[in-house]
Amino acid sequence: MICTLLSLLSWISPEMAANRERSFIMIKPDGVQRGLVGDIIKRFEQKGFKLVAIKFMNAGEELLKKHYSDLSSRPFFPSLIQYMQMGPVVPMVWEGLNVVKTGRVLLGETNPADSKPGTIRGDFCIQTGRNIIHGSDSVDSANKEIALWFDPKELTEWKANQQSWVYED
Ligand code: IDP
Ligand code: MG
Repeated sequence: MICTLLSLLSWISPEMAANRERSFIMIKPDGVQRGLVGDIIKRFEQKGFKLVAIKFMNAGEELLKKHYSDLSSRPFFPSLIQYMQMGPVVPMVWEGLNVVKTGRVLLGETNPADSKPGTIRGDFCIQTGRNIIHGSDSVDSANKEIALWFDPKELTEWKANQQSWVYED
């Protein structure tokens, strides 16, 4: 058993491990209601990132308060929790090299007015309080958010056939 594990570990190069970074991305209720689910997923797919998990659900108050616990003292916190319960959300896990940092670039700035055209928030929304998408801001918060929203068995292991066309190694 240990030998198998060791040989498996030596087979996974550091580059391959880096390519397996994961981010928690969630389409917010306004993104769903405005029919932007396909467009948003397309941005991540066409970049070359790999979808590992996705679901469609109404998020409860308790889960949302945990998810946004860092912001609990901010004046907009109650309206944020309310907004996130206005309709279903699409929580997802995306995988790839630097997906946390690059995912934030794909999203744009928190305030859509500061987001460049070509980014999701720059192209599809206007106000901070209706900015259609969430993306983890660090690898550490990504891991926490993935564990909060997904059961480990909901994360699907698969090899994307395009892998050697997206990465050199
Ligand atoms: P982020 O989503 O870009 O990481 P955060 O600062 O983590 O931005 O804030 C989380 C979410 O809280 C934002 O995406 C937005 O929906 C909401 N929010 C942040 N600042 C404001 C504000 O000043 N007014 C209303 N909502 C806000
Ligand atoms: Mg944030």
